[in-house]
Amino acid sequence: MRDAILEGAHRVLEKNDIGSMVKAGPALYPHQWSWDAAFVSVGLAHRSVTRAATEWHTILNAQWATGMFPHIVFTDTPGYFPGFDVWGTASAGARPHGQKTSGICQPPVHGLCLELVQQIGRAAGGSEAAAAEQLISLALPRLAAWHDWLARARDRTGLGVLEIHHGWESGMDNSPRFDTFYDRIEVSEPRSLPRTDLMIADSSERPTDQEYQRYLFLIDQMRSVHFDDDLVAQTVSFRCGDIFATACLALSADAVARMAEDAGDDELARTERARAERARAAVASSVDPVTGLCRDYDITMGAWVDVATIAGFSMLICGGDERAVARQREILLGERWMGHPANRWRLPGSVSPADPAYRPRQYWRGPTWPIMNWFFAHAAMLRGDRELAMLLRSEGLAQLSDLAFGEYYDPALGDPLGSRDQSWSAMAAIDWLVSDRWR
Ligand code: 2M8
Repeated sequence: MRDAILEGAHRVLEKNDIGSMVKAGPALYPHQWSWDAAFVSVGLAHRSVTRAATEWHTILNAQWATGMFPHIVFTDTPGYFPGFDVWGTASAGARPHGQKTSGICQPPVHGLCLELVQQIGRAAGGSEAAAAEQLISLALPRLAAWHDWLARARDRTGLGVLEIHHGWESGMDNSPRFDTFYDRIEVSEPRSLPRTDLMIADSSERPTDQEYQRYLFLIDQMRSVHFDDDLVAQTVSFRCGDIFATACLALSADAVARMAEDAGDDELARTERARAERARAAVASSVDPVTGLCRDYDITMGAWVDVATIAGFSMLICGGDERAVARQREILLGERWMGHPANRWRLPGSVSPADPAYRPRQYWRGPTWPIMNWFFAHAAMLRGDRELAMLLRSEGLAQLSDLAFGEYYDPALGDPLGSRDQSWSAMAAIDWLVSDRWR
C-alpha cells in the first residue's frame, strides 16, 4: 500500500503542476494559494528542491510592497469565483506590477515550511543542497518583511493576537469560529453569484450563498479603500484576532530565527525569537480556564469568542505552557474529538462530532482535513510528542489509502469530499512516507 499511496501522491502533484506553480486543486482551485503553496513546497522538495524553489519564486514574486503574501496568485485559467477582476486589486498601490493577486493573506506557515525544504535539501546534498541554500538566502529577508508586516498591520490590539479581516484569511473559511462575526453583516444589495465551485463540488459540502454574499461584501469594503492597511482596519466589518494564525506565526518565527542564526544574521534571529515569544504568549493567554481550549478574539466587541473548533487546540501547534498543552492533548485524544465512537479514524475533525454545530460533510464545519492531520502531527513532533505525531501519521495515512487525496473527509463514513487530488493532501502523504522525521 505504501508504494501505491506514494506513487499516487506524486502523480497528483505532477498533474496539478503548471510549471510556475502547483494548482491547489485540479479544477476547484486552479491558482496558487499562499499556505497551500508553502505546504506543497515540502512535498515537491522530496522529489526536487529546484522545483520547490520555483514554487517559492512564485510566492515571493507576488509579495506586496507592504510585505504581505497575498492569499491567491492567479493564473489566467478561468473558472474560479471570485477571480482577479472581482478582487479589484488592480487599484491597490502595494500590489507588485504584473502580478494578479487577491488582496488578503492566509496563515503564516511559510517560515516553518521553508525550513523543511532546507532540511530536505541538506540531507540530499550536492546540487539539491546548493539549490536550498540559494533559496534560503533569497527568501529569508522576504519572510522577515512578511512577519514585519504582520506585526505592523495585523497586531493592533496590544494582545499579540494576529488580526484577520475575512474568514478566508484564516484558511478555515466557514468554520463556526466566525459565525458571530458574519451574523453581524447585513448585505443590503445581494450580488449575483457565479458559484463556479458548485459546478465541481456538491453544494452540501460547500459554504452557502448567504455566506458567499458576506464574503463578497467584505471584499467590496476592502476594495473601496484600495486595500490600504490602515483604511481597511478602520473600514472593514470583520475584525477577528485569529488564534490559530497566531500559533502558526510562533512556529514560523522560530523557524526563521533558526535559519537566520544558521546564516549568521543574529539580529534577525533575535527579532524573530522575540516575535515567536510574543505570539506564543498570546496563544496561551487565550486559553479558556473552563474548557481548556484557545479562543479567537472579537476585536469589535472586545471579547474572547467561545466556540470549540480544531483551532481551539492551538497550544498543540505552538507549544508553551506545559499544563495547558497537556490538557489540550487529553481533550483532543478524548471521546469528544479523536476518540469519538462515530469516527472512522482516530483523527480530529474541524468541529467535534459531539457538538451541535457539527456538520460532517460541510467544509470547515466538521470534516477531517488531511492537511490539518499532517500539521498537528508535525507540530507534535517538534514539541517532542512522538506518540501523538505517529498516531496522527498512521491514521492519516489510513485515511489517504483510498488514493482519492480528498480535500476533506466525512469523519464517520470516511468518504472523500470537496476536491479530489488536492495538492496539500498529496503533500501530507509524501512527507509522512518519505521524510526521516517519521522514522
Ligand atoms: C479554501 O478556500 C478558498 C478561498 O480562499 C475557497 O473556498 O474558494 C480553504 O480551504 C483554504 O484554506 C485553502 O487555502 C483554499 C485552497 O485549497 O481553499
